[in-house]
Amino acid sequence: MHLVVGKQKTRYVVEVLDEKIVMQAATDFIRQKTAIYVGDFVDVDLASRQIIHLYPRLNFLIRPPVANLDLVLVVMSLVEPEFSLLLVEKFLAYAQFANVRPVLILTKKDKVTNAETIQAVSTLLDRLHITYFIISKYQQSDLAPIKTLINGKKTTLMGQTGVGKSTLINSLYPDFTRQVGDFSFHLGRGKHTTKEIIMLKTREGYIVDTPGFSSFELPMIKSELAENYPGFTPYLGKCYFNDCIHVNEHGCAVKTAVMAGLISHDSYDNYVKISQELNHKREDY
Ligand SMILES: Nc1nc2c(ncn2[C@@H]2O[C@H](COP(=O)(O)OP(=O)(O)O)[C@@H](O)[C@H]2O)c(=O)[nH]1
Ligand SMILES: [Mg+2]
Ligand SMILES: [Zn+2]
Repeated sequence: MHLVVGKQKTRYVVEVLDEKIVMQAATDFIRQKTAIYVGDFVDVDLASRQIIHLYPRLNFLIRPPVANLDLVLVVMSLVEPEFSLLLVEKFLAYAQFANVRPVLILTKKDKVTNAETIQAVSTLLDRLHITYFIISKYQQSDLAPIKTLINGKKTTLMGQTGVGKSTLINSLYPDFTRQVGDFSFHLGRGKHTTKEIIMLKTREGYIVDTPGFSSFELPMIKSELAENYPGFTPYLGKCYFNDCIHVNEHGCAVKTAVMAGLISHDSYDNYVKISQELNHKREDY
């Protein structure tokens, strides 16, 4: 059993003992349109350099496409690009839905001139009941708790382009720059471009740098959003209707929590907006 640590178009990089070997998927996979992700465990045929078996997954994310994760670091900048609670909540809902624990990292603290901005953001995030860190690439001490958190875990980063995902990985593991080079050499290319997904080995775990994206359509239906929205967990199962999606139903515990200020209006408005974009049933999409 070997780990897939890289993917670029139809080529995979598989870790075999301490070597990284570029391989193709066996024709069966291509015929059956079975996707192989970074993070997958596979069996290989070394002679033909083919992946011949895929093991069942613990979990996986479609965006970014990575399997068997212990943790996803949702990365969002406070400025440039502008902080978006809606995007944060989308990512968090998706991670929870996919059974991967999310932790939020807010970057570019040094670029925020107004201390009240950080206070306002913190007030919103506190009501989501998640772990979050506010960091700057210039402050090494901000990184220590993140390093402790991800130690021994398989972690991926998720977030828009330009929020500081690669910068974070480079600050956490300065000696990775060379590894990125090695990887690209194996693929016969000059340098790491944003199209590749690369899983880097840390002391006891792995971390995946992924290309960012500008928009993100949730692969979920309304009821799944209702069950996985950040900050809603304490109120689930307490609505009058057990299939409540917390929009127009009466006796809704989520709406009561909004009235009581336990869920922010911003957060709830985002929820309604995202819910409107989703279908009721799986077959619809
Ligand atoms: N001022 C400041 N700039 C940052 C910080 N983190 C990242 N950046 C900058 O933001 C830009 C995008 O970073 P990058 O890591 O490439 O983002 P990615 O697309 O998410 O991988 C680069 O110019 C970084 O130097 C930070 O904490 N503070
Ligand atoms: Mg990057
Ligand atoms: Zn409800």
